[in-house]
Amino acid sequence: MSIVRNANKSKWTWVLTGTLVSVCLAGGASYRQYRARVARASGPGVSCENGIGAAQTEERSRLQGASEGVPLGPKTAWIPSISDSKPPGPAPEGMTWIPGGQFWMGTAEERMADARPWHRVYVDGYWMDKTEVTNEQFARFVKATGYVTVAERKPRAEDYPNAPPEKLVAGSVVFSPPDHPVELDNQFRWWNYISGANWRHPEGPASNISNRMNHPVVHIAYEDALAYSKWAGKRLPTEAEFEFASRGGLDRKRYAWGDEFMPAGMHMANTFQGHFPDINTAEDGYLATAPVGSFPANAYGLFDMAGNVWEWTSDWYRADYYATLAATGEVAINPKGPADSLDPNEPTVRKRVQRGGSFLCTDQYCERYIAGGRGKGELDTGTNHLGFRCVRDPAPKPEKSTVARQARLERRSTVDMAGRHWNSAEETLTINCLSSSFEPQEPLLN
Ligand SMILES: [Ca+2]
Ligand SMILES: [Ca+2]
Repeated sequence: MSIVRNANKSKWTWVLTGTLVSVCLAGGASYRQYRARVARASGPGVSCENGIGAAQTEERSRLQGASEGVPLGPKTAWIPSISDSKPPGPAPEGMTWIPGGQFWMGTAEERMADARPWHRVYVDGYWMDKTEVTNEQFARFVKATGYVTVAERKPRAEDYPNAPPEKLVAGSVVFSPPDHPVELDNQFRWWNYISGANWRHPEGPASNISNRMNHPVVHIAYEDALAYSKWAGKRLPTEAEFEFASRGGLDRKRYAWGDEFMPAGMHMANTFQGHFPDINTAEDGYLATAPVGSFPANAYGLFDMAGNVWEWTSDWYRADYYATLAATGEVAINPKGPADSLDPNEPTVRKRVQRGGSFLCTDQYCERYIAGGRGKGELDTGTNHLGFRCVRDPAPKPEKSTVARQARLERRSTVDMAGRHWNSAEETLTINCLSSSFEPQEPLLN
């Protein structure tokens, strides 16, 4: 009996092993095909373009192959660090303190040439909105000011001299997925300019936001975001501030939360699942925007820094900006972007940087929800996956500390009874205060 039993056991072991090997081989082949398709679809010239006039004028770059993971940047003794700056007071409503510090900015993704190379950046501390600006918040601004967004205004013929008059209607760009698979080489296969689409009507005149007041406001052009931020006593983040905050204190991780896209099988951001752009399975729970804060916050308490909607930053977009910074060999201190814009795909169109990706980003297309990914967009163009959030500088340090220092210096000069020393001390202190963004030093008092 035992021989028969062992023989049966052996047979089933072989059957089981054979089945497993077959499944693995089939899975491996399928995965290779999938990665090849991703590589074909993910060229830098076809991704994350939010401009109305973003005709694809450049041949898609050839790819060496999809990158597997993000290797660390250059080996160096330079250590990223978070400043120990404490919140300079109670947090403004809805904001959290980002302490600032020095960090590696960028990515090693071969497909994202404009986000390379890794380079060293320092930013001062600042307050940042925990969430994207919501419809409710934007409605409050509009009610208080009567502001009319760009998408709600009739375009002027002089601004669009080549447009036929019948096309000069107020509206915005809306994701309009085809009902069948399409090549991913032309975004106009899934974007349409819809008359009457704006922040109040995200998908067009028949839609509204009555059940979406806690969703991010969308169809926001750059000047709309600026107008809101000024009204709120805030400003838009620089690109460096956005990335520092997004990384949540982590060093060169692929995502805002670490290196794994779905740790423990959990969706960490509102992105796109299924087959882009025709089948959205919404496995993360959301076909389009999600209420802000629906996914876990990063280590700084910030929500949706990846995914949900793209967010404006104040930097001009240049594809070569990171290379320019890296070539200096210096740490970029509070960089505010290049002096002007240059997108090689559309050299005549000025664009600002957008960050974070959206509910339409997927590893089949775009994938700019990774922590270093960059987007770009024309200033007058909102879409139904583009919003923003604000930052605020800390209030200037109280004058009393400067007064106290000056008083100490004066006391010292009195003790020394030397007018020459008194003048020298005062002058040194003044220079230190003006020339450094750090806490002024007091060399003469030590
Ligand atoms: Ca989703
Ligand atoms: Ca976002």
